Amino acid sequence: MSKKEIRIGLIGYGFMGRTHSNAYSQLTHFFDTQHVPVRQAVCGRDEEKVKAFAEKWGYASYETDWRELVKREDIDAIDICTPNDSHAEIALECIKHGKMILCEKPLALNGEQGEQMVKAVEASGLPNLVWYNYRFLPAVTLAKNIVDAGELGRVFHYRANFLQDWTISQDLPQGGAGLWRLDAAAAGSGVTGDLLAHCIDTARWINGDIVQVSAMTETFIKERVHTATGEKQAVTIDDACAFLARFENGSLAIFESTRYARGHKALYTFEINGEKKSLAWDLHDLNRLSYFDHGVPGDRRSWGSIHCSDGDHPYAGNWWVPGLCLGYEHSFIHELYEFFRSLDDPSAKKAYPDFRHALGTQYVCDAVLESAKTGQWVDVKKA
Ligand code: SOE
Repeated sequence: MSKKEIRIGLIGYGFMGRTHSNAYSQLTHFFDTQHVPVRQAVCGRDEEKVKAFAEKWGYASYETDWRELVKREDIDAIDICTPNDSHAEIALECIKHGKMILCEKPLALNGEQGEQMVKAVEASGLPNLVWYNYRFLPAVTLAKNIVDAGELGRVFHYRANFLQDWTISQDLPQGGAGLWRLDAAAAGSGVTGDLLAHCIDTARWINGDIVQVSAMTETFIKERVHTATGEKQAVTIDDACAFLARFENGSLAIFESTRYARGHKALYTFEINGEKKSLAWDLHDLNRLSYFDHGVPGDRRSWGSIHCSDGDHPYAGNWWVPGLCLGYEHSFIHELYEFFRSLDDPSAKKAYPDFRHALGTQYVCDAVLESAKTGQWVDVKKA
């Protein structure tokens, strides 16, 4: 049977543009789907740079105006890799032009924007995805499968951290390439939308909805030069955030994220404690899932670690031979595989986060920020 090509138009070519482009170029080497991506065009405002990116990553053409790209008839799907403040505008335009959408996380600046996106995309029936990539690492998917099989019994606790240290210097400006993450106007929030959103996505996927939160945030450096003006401006993002949460299933959670944990570059960890078993995972050792089974005889009980690289681990059989490692980049390839698999069989249960799921995560972020402001517990809206 001949393959159905899905012609991709990528908007934005920074760090995420590279991770997604790598996924488009690798997918068909390792996974077999009837729909396949074609790198049709990339879009960026700087012509020289976008042309060079197109050549390097094998895009057939380029554009310097995203509105032109979205109109093109030779494009089937748009991948939005721009700063958060443009996700909603671009997505709504894509929907008008009948394009499928793969949108970088978080979905939007806030729940209100996210609602508009969900409403429009669901009315259009267009396939849509949000790039919450960490779920698709074999060890994280295995954790989900173990919990879904009921092996943990009743779940009591979930805890997650996402720790970095790259914004400690007072001299770091806000705004502009890479540093838009420090500018609330472009990013919506600081670590809550950027890092905790990943933790929340994984937690909701594995352990169900979060219903209530109580949070605190801090902005350690109050003023930074803005790249656009050269002037010092107030910093309004959250540099650090910690929150308590209750899940719908009655379990309790604690989440922490900061860009001020000296020595930590991207320490994403989670642990889940059930009546019968506990699981733990650490991005710095991403192929392993730590595992404690209370069901074995008392004198054999201990924390063990499963190296999720064997043929029967999620996604691992499509790669090398047992025992060899996968990395960060594979998470994007696996997410893309789930998207293409669902184009092959739209009736199958979706195994990737779509706009509606990402809206649920956005609602948790909104509730966290509101709670930090008011000092009160806040109920989370249901998506
Ligand atoms: C921030 O440093 C960042 O690049 C996030 O924007 C990504 O979503 C996260 O995966 C790694 O850290």
